Parts: sequence; structure tokens; C-alpha cells
Amino acid sequence: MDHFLDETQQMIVETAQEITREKILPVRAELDESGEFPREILQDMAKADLFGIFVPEQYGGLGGGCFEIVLAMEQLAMGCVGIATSFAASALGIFPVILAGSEELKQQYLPDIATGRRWAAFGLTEANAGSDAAGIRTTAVEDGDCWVLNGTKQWITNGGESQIYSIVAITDPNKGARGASIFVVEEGDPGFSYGKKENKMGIRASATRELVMRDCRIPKSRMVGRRGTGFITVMKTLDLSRPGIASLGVGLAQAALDEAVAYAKQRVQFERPIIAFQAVQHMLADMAIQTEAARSLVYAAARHIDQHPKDMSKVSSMCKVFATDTAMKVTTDAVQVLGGYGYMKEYPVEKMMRDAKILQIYEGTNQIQRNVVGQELNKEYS
Ligand code: COS
Repeated sequence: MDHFLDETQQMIVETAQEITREKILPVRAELDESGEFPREILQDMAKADLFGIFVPEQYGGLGGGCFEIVLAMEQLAMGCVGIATSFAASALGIFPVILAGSEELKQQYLPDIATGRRWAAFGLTEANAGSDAAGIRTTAVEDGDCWVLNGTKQWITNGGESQIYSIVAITDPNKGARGASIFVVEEGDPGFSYGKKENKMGIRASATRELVMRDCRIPKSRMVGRRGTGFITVMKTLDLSRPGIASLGVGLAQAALDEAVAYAKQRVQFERPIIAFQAVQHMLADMAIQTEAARSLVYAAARHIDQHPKDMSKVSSMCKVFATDTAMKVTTDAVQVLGGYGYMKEYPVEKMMRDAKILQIYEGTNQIQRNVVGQELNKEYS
């Protein structure tokens, strides 16, 4: 389907396609096996200006919106969701600064993010605060001209690999959701270290690690936005980033569909290519319909967000749910079409199925997304 991309958008798609074809596809199986972080590929993305897409022009970026991010991430995910996740996590990590940071913080960090000289990560989740994001226990206390942070963040994408971290911490314990604030913590700050590195089922090329803050002292100027506004900025950050995760689902579903059709055309059983059997055709048809429906919803949601930045939540959650559930279904069906071969590591579809699962879980489970949609409907119809 023609989605009417302008010249810049078409260029973003072609650039991301080239990275996928030249850099990602040749090594994705190896990185999946080893769990090695794709540093060089991220540097290639930086050289191709992909990290500038989400940074405003006055700080050296391309000034793209949610739609441009979605276009790039979809293409990267066609190669490897693990590698695409490392890219996505840098955008997520810097969104709080873009959305709520002071001019000083923007000038301090955004030019480096735009050129890909430094990468970012988002430090929200803790052992006992996942879906219940307001339940975090990390604290930040004022001491002279510093903030002192204490706590441990868990399952942080790009942990140990990024140099800039947006950390959510409690500044006023008695104020509930109004008691959280966001801080930029840099690699090398006193009292900041990395903990356990996770061994994962899928997206194995991405790094997932604990962040540990023990009397971590940072300058006062590193608070992002006003004290107590951290939770709201977190919610806006996630609203803006979830279409990106949805687009990873679209790219992954498309890649699985491509593999399944190619296999079905060459696999002969009962003296015919299996694509000649209606049972297989119907599976492929459903996969194609669902993938295009997901893409159309994600594109429409991203375009809506760019036009109506104050009205992001419902469309963001809707497209995240639909596209990532689609990715799970389509990748599972791709394994089924390839049968025994699909279950073996010689073919890429088993990796795709493993990678799909996390999309339904991270950046807010699909159950939480349905809660958000339901609550918005409740408001709209009251
Ligand atoms: N944009 C702006 N503000 C928002 C918002 C949004 N999308 N969603 C909530 N808020 C505001 C509310 O208006 C409320 O403000 P007031 O204090 O002024 O009333 C405040 O934030 C608290 O909202 P609420 O009471 O709805 O918060 P809950 O603690 O019930 O949590 C959910 C809401 C479940 C939606 C939230 O915790 C969430 O998104 N969880 C998933 C977290 C997640 O994605 N984790 C993945 C790891 S991050 S990579």
C-alpha cells in the first residue's frame, strides 16, 4: 500500500533499509547466539544520521516527529529487533530531556545524541515497580548544590552501553505520583555503577542490565523539568515512544511474512509447492492482512501524535497493542508454515518468534495498554 511518504521520509526508509541489508542481516544470527552488543552497527547508524531523526534541528538533529521514528524503526526491525531495540532505547532515554529538560540540559546532551557520539537509556523499572510505575523506591535527596541518588534500576535496555541515563527517583515520598522527579545520570558519575547483565530469551543483541546508585552525587542542574513532575514526564515519554515499539512489531511481522511466503513457494510436498494448498494460503493471507492493518494503524497513530501532541495516550496504546500482538501471531504462524525447519536455527523465524514476545511486555505490557485505552474510553463517553 502507498502510505504517501514525502522525500525526507522516503530517504529515512531507504537509509534504514541499507543499514539492515548491509550491516544487520549478515550478523544477526551470530549476535543472537553470542548476545554481543552491536556497537559497530550503532556507530554505522550514527554515521547515517539515524540518531538525529528524533532530535530537534536547533540541537543538530533532523527534527523528525513520531512518524519519522516509526519509519526508521520498522526497517531496522526487519533485520533484527534486538539491534533495533538498542536504537529505540536511546530515543526513549533522551525523550524526557527533549520533552521537559531545561535549555542548559538540551544544549549539554542533544548534540551528542543527534550525532550518535553518546547513547541514552531510560531508568524507570525496579524490582518491585514494573507495571506500577509510581511504585519506584529509588530516592533523590538534596545536599548542598547536589542531588544524591540511592536505588537500583532493573532490566534497563542499553544499561552498561549508554553514557547518558534518565533516572526516575522519588524526591517527595508523601506526594504519590507527584513525588517523582527525573535526573540525568552520566556514566562515570560518583556512586553510579552497573549490576547484573541479563541473559534473555530474545532480543539477545540488546543489552539489559541493572543500574546501581549508591550515594550517587550529581549537580542540581541535572534535574529534568520541575521537581515533582517526573511521573507525568514519564507517562508522556512512554506515550511518545510506544508507537516506535509498535513499528518494531510491524517490521518483525513483515520479515516473518516474507520468510514464510518465500519458503511456501519453494517447499514441495505431495508434488506441489505448499503455497498451492489453501490451508497454507489462508494462513499467509491472514498474516499479510494483519501486518498491513498493523502498519496502517501505527502510521495513522504516529501522524496523529505529530499533529496533536497533547492527545497521545489512547492512539499510542492502541497501536502498541495491535502491532505487537500481530507480531506475536505472525511470527508464530511463520514458524508453523516452515514446520520442522521453522523450529531449527538454520532459518530465522524461530528467532523472530522469540524476539516478538518481549514486544508484548516491555514499554508497558499489553494488559496495561488495554487499561489505558479503556480508561480513555470511559472519559470520552462520560
Ligand atoms: N500523560 C500525562 N499525564 C498522565 C498520563 C499521560 N499519559 N497518564 C497519567 N498521567 C497523570 C495523571 O493525570 C495523574 O496526574 P494527577 O496526579 O495530576 O492526577 C498522574 O499521572 C497519575 O496517574 P494515574 O493515577 O493514572 O497513575 P497510576 O499509578 O494509576 O498508573 C499506569 C498508571 C498504569 C498507566 C502507569 O503506571 C503505567 O503506564 N504503567 C506502565 C509502566 C511501563 O510502561 N513500564 C515499562 C517500563 S518503562 S521502559
